[in-house]
Amino acid sequence: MTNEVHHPLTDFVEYPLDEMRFRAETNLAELRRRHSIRKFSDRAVPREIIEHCILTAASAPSGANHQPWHFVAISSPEVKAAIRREAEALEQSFYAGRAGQEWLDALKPLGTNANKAYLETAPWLIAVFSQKRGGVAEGDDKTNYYVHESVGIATGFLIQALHHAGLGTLTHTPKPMSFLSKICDRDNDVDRPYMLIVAGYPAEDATIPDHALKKKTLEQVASFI
Ligand code: IYR
Repeated sequence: MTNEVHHPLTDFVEYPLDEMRFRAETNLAELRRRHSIRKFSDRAVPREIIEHCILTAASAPSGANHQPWHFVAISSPEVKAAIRREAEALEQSFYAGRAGQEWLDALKPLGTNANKAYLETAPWLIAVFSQKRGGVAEGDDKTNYYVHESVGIATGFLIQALHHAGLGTLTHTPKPMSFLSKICDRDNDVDRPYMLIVAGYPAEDATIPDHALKKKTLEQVASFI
Protein backbone atom coordinates (compact mmCIF):
# COMPACT_ATOMS: atom_id res chain seq x y z
CA MET A 1 0.00 0.00 0.00
CA THR A 2 1.24 3.45 -0.80
CA ASN A 3 0.04 6.82 0.27
CA GLU A 4 2.47 8.56 -2.07
CA VAL A 5 1.14 10.66 -4.89
CA HIS A 6 2.33 9.46 -8.29
CA HIS A 7 2.09 11.31 -11.58
CA PRO A 8 1.88 9.99 -15.11
CA LEU A 9 5.21 10.12 -16.97
CA THR A 10 4.39 12.88 -19.41
CA ASP A 11 7.86 14.22 -20.23
CA PHE A 12 9.52 11.05 -21.56
CA VAL A 13 10.49 11.46 -25.21
CA GLU A 14 10.75 8.45 -27.51
CA TYR A 15 12.80 8.93 -30.69
CA PRO A 16 12.63 6.91 -33.89
CA LEU A 17 15.59 4.45 -33.99
CA ASP A 18 17.53 6.49 -36.53
CA GLU A 19 17.27 9.53 -34.38
CA MET A 20 18.19 7.55 -31.29
CA ARG A 21 21.35 6.33 -33.06
CA PHE A 22 22.19 9.86 -34.15
CA ARG A 23 21.70 11.23 -30.66
CA ALA A 24 23.84 8.50 -29.09
CA GLU A 25 26.62 9.15 -31.62
CA THR A 26 26.57 12.92 -31.40
CA ASN A 27 26.54 12.78 -27.62
CA LEU A 28 29.61 10.53 -27.73
CA ALA A 29 31.34 12.91 -30.13
CA GLU A 30 30.50 15.87 -27.94
CA LEU A 31 31.82 14.27 -24.78
CA ARG A 32 34.95 13.01 -26.51
CA ARG A 33 35.74 16.68 -27.04
CA ARG A 34 35.75 17.24 -23.29
CA HIS A 35 39.25 17.36 -21.92
CA SER A 36 40.54 18.43 -18.55
CA ILE A 37 42.39 21.67 -19.09
CA ARG A 38 44.77 23.42 -16.75
CA LYS A 39 45.15 26.78 -18.43
CA PHE A 40 42.07 28.97 -18.25
CA SER A 41 41.25 32.40 -19.65
CA ASP A 42 40.11 35.03 -17.18
CA ARG A 43 37.14 35.90 -19.43
CA ALA A 44 33.97 36.29 -17.43
CA VAL A 45 31.19 33.72 -17.63
CA PRO A 46 27.72 34.95 -16.63
CA ARG A 47 26.42 33.62 -13.34
CA GLU A 48 23.17 32.45 -14.95
CA ILE A 49 25.11 29.85 -16.96
CA ILE A 50 26.61 28.45 -13.78
CA GLU A 51 23.17 28.51 -12.12
CA HIS A 52 21.71 26.39 -14.93
CA CYS A 53 24.60 23.94 -14.76
CA ILE A 54 24.20 23.58 -10.99
CA LEU A 55 20.46 22.97 -11.41
CA THR A 56 21.36 20.30 -13.99
CA ALA A 57 23.68 18.67 -11.45
CA ALA A 58 20.95 18.89 -8.82
CA SER A 59 18.58 17.01 -11.14
CA ALA A 60 20.69 13.87 -10.72
CA PRO A 61 19.21 10.73 -9.20
CA SER A 62 20.08 10.20 -5.54
CA GLY A 63 19.44 7.73 -2.75
CA ALA A 64 15.79 8.10 -1.66
CA ASN A 65 15.85 11.39 -3.58
CA HIS A 66 17.53 13.04 -0.60
CA GLN A 67 19.76 15.10 -2.93
CA PRO A 68 22.71 14.96 -0.52
CA TRP A 69 24.76 17.77 -2.04
CA HIS A 70 25.55 21.43 -1.81
CA PHE A 71 27.35 23.52 -4.40
CA VAL A 72 29.30 26.67 -3.62
CA ALA A 73 29.94 28.69 -6.78
CA ILE A 74 32.91 30.96 -6.27
CA SER A 75 33.76 33.96 -8.42
CA SER A 76 35.15 36.21 -5.68
CA PRO A 77 38.84 36.93 -6.45
CA GLU A 78 39.64 36.95 -2.73
CA VAL A 79 38.04 33.56 -2.11
CA LYS A 80 39.69 32.08 -5.22
CA ALA A 81 43.07 33.41 -4.02
CA ALA A 82 42.53 31.86 -0.60
CA ILE A 83 41.67 28.50 -2.19
CA ARG A 84 44.74 28.68 -4.41
CA ARG A 85 46.97 29.46 -1.43
CA GLU A 86 45.70 26.50 0.61
CA ALA A 87 45.61 24.10 -2.34
CA GLU A 88 49.15 24.94 -3.46
CA ALA A 89 50.50 24.45 0.06
CA LEU A 90 48.99 20.95 0.07
CA GLU A 91 50.15 20.18 -3.45
CA GLN A 92 53.70 21.22 -2.63
CA SER A 93 54.01 18.52 0.01
CA PHE A 94 52.15 16.10 -2.29
CA TYR A 95 54.62 16.58 -5.15
CA ALA A 96 57.58 16.72 -2.73
CA GLY A 97 56.94 13.12 -1.76
CA ARG A 98 53.68 12.67 0.16
CA ALA A 99 52.12 11.16 -2.96
CA GLY A 100 54.65 8.34 -3.14
CA GLN A 101 56.68 7.40 -6.22
CA GLU A 102 54.06 5.23 -7.94
CA TRP A 103 51.49 8.04 -7.88
CA LEU A 104 54.02 10.64 -9.02
CA ASP A 105 55.03 8.33 -11.89
CA ALA A 106 51.36 7.95 -12.89
CA LEU A 107 51.03 11.74 -13.04
CA LYS A 108 54.14 12.32 -15.16
CA PRO A 109 52.34 12.07 -18.54
CA LEU A 110 49.90 14.75 -17.37
CA GLY A 111 52.68 17.18 -16.54
CA THR A 112 50.94 18.47 -13.43
CA ASN A 113 52.75 20.23 -10.61
CA ALA A 114 52.04 22.21 -7.46
CA ASN A 115 51.35 25.45 -9.33
CA LYS A 116 47.58 25.96 -9.45
CA ALA A 117 47.33 29.38 -11.12
CA TYR A 118 44.04 28.32 -12.73
CA LEU A 119 42.39 28.40 -9.31
CA GLU A 120 42.67 32.20 -9.54
CA THR A 121 42.47 32.71 -13.30
CA ALA A 122 39.31 30.74 -14.05
CA PRO A 123 36.14 32.79 -13.53
CA TRP A 124 34.37 30.08 -11.53
CA LEU A 125 35.30 27.44 -9.00
CA ILE A 126 32.44 25.20 -7.96
CA ALA A 127 33.00 23.43 -4.66
CA VAL A 128 30.85 20.30 -4.42
CA PHE A 129 29.95 19.13 -0.92
CA SER A 130 28.34 15.85 0.14
CA GLN A 131 25.96 15.47 3.06
CA LYS A 132 25.82 12.34 5.20
CA ARG A 133 22.63 13.56 6.82
CA GLY A 134 19.75 15.61 5.52
CA GLY A 135 16.62 14.47 3.77
CA VAL A 136 14.29 15.89 1.17
CA ALA A 137 12.75 18.77 3.08
CA GLU A 138 14.60 21.86 4.24
CA GLY A 139 15.72 21.35 7.82
CA ASP A 140 15.37 17.54 7.77
CA ASP A 141 18.01 15.64 9.72
CA LYS A 142 17.70 12.11 8.39
CA THR A 143 20.21 9.56 7.15
CA ASN A 144 21.18 10.03 3.52
CA TYR A 145 21.83 6.95 1.39
CA TYR A 146 24.38 6.15 -1.31
CA VAL A 147 25.91 9.54 -0.71
CA HIS A 148 29.12 9.03 -2.70
CA GLU A 149 27.31 7.44 -5.61
CA SER A 150 24.71 10.23 -5.66
CA VAL A 151 27.21 13.07 -5.43
CA GLY A 152 29.43 11.37 -8.02
CA ILE A 153 26.53 11.23 -10.48
CA ALA A 154 25.60 14.86 -9.75
CA THR A 155 29.19 15.94 -10.30
CA GLY A 156 29.19 14.06 -13.61
CA PHE A 157 26.03 15.88 -14.61
CA LEU A 158 27.69 19.17 -13.62
CA ILE A 159 30.78 18.52 -15.73
CA GLN A 160 28.62 17.44 -18.67
CA ALA A 161 26.42 20.53 -18.35
CA LEU A 162 29.40 22.90 -18.21
CA HIS A 163 30.95 21.23 -21.26
CA HIS A 164 27.66 21.22 -23.15
CA ALA A 165 27.30 24.95 -22.44
CA GLY A 166 30.71 25.48 -24.02
CA LEU A 167 33.03 25.78 -21.04
CA GLY A 168 36.30 24.12 -20.18
CA THR A 169 36.44 22.13 -16.96
CA LEU A 170 38.88 20.55 -14.56
CA THR A 171 38.26 18.35 -11.55
CA HIS A 172 40.50 19.23 -8.64
CA THR A 173 40.80 17.20 -5.47
CA PRO A 174 43.46 18.57 -3.13
CA LYS A 175 44.03 16.28 -0.16
CA PRO A 176 42.82 16.81 2.50
CA MET A 177 40.04 19.10 1.33
CA SER A 178 38.68 20.20 4.70
CA PHE A 179 40.06 23.74 4.14
CA LEU A 180 37.29 24.17 1.56
CA SER A 181 34.56 23.95 4.21
CA LYS A 182 36.19 26.75 6.14
CA ILE A 183 36.80 29.02 3.15
CA CYS A 184 33.28 28.39 1.84
CA ASP A 185 31.83 28.92 5.30
CA ARG A 186 30.18 25.51 5.42
CA ASP A 187 29.82 23.42 8.59
CA ASN A 188 32.29 20.57 8.04
CA ASP A 189 30.05 18.22 10.09
CA VAL A 190 27.23 18.74 7.57
CA ASP A 191 28.92 19.50 4.27
CA ARG A 192 31.93 17.35 3.38
CA PRO A 193 34.09 18.64 0.53
CA TYR A 194 33.79 16.20 -2.35
CA MET A 195 35.44 17.87 -5.32
CA LEU A 196 36.33 21.25 -6.76
CA ILE A 197 35.29 21.91 -10.35
CA VAL A 198 37.14 24.62 -12.22
CA ALA A 199 35.14 26.19 -15.06
CA GLY A 200 35.74 28.85 -17.67
CA TYR A 201 36.99 29.40 -21.19
CA PRO A 202 40.23 27.62 -22.01
CA ALA A 203 43.22 29.94 -22.44
CA GLU A 204 44.22 30.41 -26.09
CA ASP A 205 47.38 28.39 -25.46
CA ALA A 206 45.71 25.66 -23.41
CA THR A 207 47.04 22.19 -24.21
CA ILE A 208 46.05 18.64 -23.46
CA PRO A 209 48.57 15.88 -22.85
CA ASP A 210 48.79 13.08 -25.42
CA HIS A 211 47.82 10.83 -22.54
CA ALA A 212 44.36 12.46 -22.44
CA LEU A 213 43.55 11.16 -25.90
CA LYS A 214 44.23 7.55 -24.98
CA LYS A 215 40.75 6.40 -24.18
CA LYS A 216 40.17 2.66 -23.82
CA THR A 217 38.30 0.87 -26.59
CA LEU A 218 34.81 -0.55 -26.22
CA GLU A 219 36.31 -4.04 -26.01
CA GLN A 220 38.52 -2.93 -23.17
CA VAL A 221 35.80 -1.28 -21.15
CA ALA A 222 32.73 -3.38 -21.85
CA SER A 223 31.50 -6.95 -22.19
CA PHE A 224 28.19 -7.99 -23.64
CA ILE A 225 26.82 -11.28 -22.39
N1 IYR B 1 45.76 16.82 -6.89
C1 IYR B 1 47.01 16.91 -7.56
C2 IYR B 1 47.49 15.64 -8.16
C3 IYR B 1 46.68 15.00 -9.21
C4 IYR B 1 46.19 13.74 -8.98
C5 IYR B 1 45.55 13.07 -9.94
I1 IYR B 1 44.96 11.17 -9.60
C6 IYR B 1 45.32 13.67 -11.21
O1 IYR B 1 44.64 12.97 -12.20
C7 IYR B 1 45.82 14.93 -11.46
C8 IYR B 1 46.48 15.60 -10.44
C9 IYR B 1 47.00 18.04 -8.61
O2 IYR B 1 45.96 18.62 -8.85
O3 IYR B 1 48.03 18.34 -9.18
